[in-house]
Amino acid sequence: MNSKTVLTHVEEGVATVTLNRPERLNAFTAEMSTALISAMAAFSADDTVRVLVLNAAGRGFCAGQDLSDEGVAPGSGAVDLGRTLENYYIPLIETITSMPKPVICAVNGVAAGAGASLALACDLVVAARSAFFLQPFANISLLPDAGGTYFLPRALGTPLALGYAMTGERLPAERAAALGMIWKCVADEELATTTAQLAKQLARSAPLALKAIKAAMRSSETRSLGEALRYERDQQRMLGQTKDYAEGVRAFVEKRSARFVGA
Ligand code: LHQ
Repeated sequence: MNSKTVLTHVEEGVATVTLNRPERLNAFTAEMSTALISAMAAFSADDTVRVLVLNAAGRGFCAGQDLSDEGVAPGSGAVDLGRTLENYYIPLIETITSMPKPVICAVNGVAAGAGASLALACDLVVAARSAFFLQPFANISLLPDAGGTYFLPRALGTPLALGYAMTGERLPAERAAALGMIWKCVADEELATTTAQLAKQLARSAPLALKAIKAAMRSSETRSLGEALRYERDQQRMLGQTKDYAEGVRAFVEKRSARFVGA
């Protein structure tokens, strides 16, 4: 599964996927996108993996699409950005959001363009204090993609989403956390340990509950209150019949940590 541009590592139920084109601030090429989708899809299907961590090598997280890549760079032949989105970004974002397990994103530096969208597609985003989010699309006469027009207004509200997308102003990690766009902003030197602790915590948590929480939250906007109440009823009925529910309650009564098996 390893490629030069996407490194993977699995330990104690946590799969770490690392973007590895540091000299280009991990900008996406077709090769890197393909490798990333394939790593994500493989870990999504692997029941021994309970949590995914997406991080990046070097000083940046991801500078978005590599603007010099074939098929994207103007003048490099037929440019069809729609095809690039169709082939790479749509599958990537949908793989992350539909994955039946949590995806934690560790943002170590700039997350620009599709790189920002990639982070926002993840379930829990932890960013280093020196990191920032950037919507540089309008600078090159494009609109936010890879889910940018979906995630930004939901995370920030329409007024701020419009502002950041139209001006390309930097959104520092600390402000992103204060606005509720990301889970946490931590000191640069704490990014790796905070992410690892969070991943460990979720890897020990109840997998079926995390799967149900993710699916329910991610699809909640398509439901009315009445539909949500009934969706919760059906999910809770299913969860209440699992071994992990019995184990969780037993562990609570016995004042010990639960050992969840995902059944
Ligand atoms: C890059 C890039 C980059 C190539 C830095 N490409 N080399 C999807 C699909 C289809 C179509 C189009 O759109 C999309 C979605 C998108 O993501 S479009 C948006 C693409 N991204 C951008 O427009 C961001 C461009 N980069 C920047 O504005 C800056 O590089 C940022 C603010 C990210 C970082 O600035 P600095 O910290 O000053 O670093 P730098 O600019 O010196 O970059 C370091 C190197 O990385 C540099 O190469 P060099 O050979 O001079 O050292 C850059 O050219 C290269 N690089 N981003 N997207």
